[in-house]
Amino acid sequence: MIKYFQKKIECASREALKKIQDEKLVKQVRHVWDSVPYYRKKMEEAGLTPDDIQSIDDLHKLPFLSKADLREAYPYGLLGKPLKDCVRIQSTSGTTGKRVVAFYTQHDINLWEECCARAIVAAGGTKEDVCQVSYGYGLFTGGPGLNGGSHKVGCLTIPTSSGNTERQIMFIKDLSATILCCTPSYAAYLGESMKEMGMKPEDIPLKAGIFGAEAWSEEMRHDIENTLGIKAYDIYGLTELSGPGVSFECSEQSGMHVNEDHFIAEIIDPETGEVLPEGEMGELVFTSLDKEAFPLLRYRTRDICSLSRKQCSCGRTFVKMSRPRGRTDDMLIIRGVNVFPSQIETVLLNKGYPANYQIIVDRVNNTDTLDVQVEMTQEMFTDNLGEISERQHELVDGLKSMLGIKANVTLVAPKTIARSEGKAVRVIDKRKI
Ligand code: DLL
Repeated sequence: MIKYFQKKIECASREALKKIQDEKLVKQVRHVWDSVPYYRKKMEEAGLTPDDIQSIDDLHKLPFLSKADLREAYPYGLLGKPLKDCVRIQSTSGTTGKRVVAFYTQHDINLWEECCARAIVAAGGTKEDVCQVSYGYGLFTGGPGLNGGSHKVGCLTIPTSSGNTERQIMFIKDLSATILCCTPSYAAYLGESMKEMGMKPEDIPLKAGIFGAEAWSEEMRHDIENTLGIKAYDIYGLTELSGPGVSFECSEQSGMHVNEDHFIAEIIDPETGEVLPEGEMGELVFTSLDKEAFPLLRYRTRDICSLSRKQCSCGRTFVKMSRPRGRTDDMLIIRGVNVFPSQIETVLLNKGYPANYQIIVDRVNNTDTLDVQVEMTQEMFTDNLGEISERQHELVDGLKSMLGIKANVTLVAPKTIARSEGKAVRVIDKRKI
């Protein structure tokens, strides 16, 4: 039987949802106008007052917010509540420029944790479950978000945070963890380590995983499901909007339901800003409907995906977003051709390689070069150079037909490429250094 954390809202009719969104948007625009001078100025420049926004049909009139705005307004410029009413900050894991710092009131934390609880229940979680949270705790939102959601569901929560892989496996086994929350790359690493320790999927009680925070492919999902003996669910979110739980996957495992009572999703053409029709790929834009401390309107995420309102077999009526194919700023332009790391991953995993690879882009004599280092599995590993060279050629051909350009492939020994406990670093672009 399908379970929901908040069935009434998760399965509300589209008309009821629209009414909720209309009312919340009007209130939120007024709140932002009154308390965030930075955005009020943007509205004034666009010739708008809150009276121009009467329903979500007027959403397209509002100006966008981008990461550049967040940096410019750092740290307090987009704050919607006095600091004395805020109880928490979280921050992005970004490595370039100023970090994004997001603020939360207790009300915001409650909503965020409810969103995470919806995700856990959609993955089959109940108060009978033991939920191991192996996302990092601290400024990163993964640990705190899923931890709060797990408490709300009533699961016994194991806050291991990331790292110390042997202890992670020991706890899963000894404390009978049934749900694992971490990045997909760390889940793959845990599976690999378990195998090395001579453990099989049936030796652990895990039944589901809630994996997100980075782009991953369907092939990687199958690999993780097989090595850990679980069902792997995707979860999406970003610090600017709260953290994990902006959207989550259900039993259908075909896209993530956006928590539409809290966020409105739009897809725009990243070049022109024009709103695209349902089903088209473009940049995902979110409006937070009831966040108090950091109320972002029309925030450009840079994530590339599409939306679908097709009826879902799980009964939820929230719109679904496809798994982000990557970010506009992840996209590599190599010799003029757009390349997403996820396309490379699909070729590798389809040909039986593990998700341990690194993409190195450089510029030699004014020409871009694309090198892909791929780990062999233990079974593939050989000192027969002919065999290795044949395998490399096969991958070069596979990548050529996927990307339309030539990549150099180097096969490396198992365990040569550094593993990640959080978000994996897949691309080294030496052109920017
Ligand atoms: O990664 C929040 C999160 C934590 C989501 C744990 C899911 C689980 P940030 O560090 O601010 O927040 O990074 C946000 O990560 O704009 C996407 O590019 C990427 N991302 C997040 N979830 C997914 C996903 C957290 N399921 C950025 N698939 C986002 C693909 C994802 N990319």
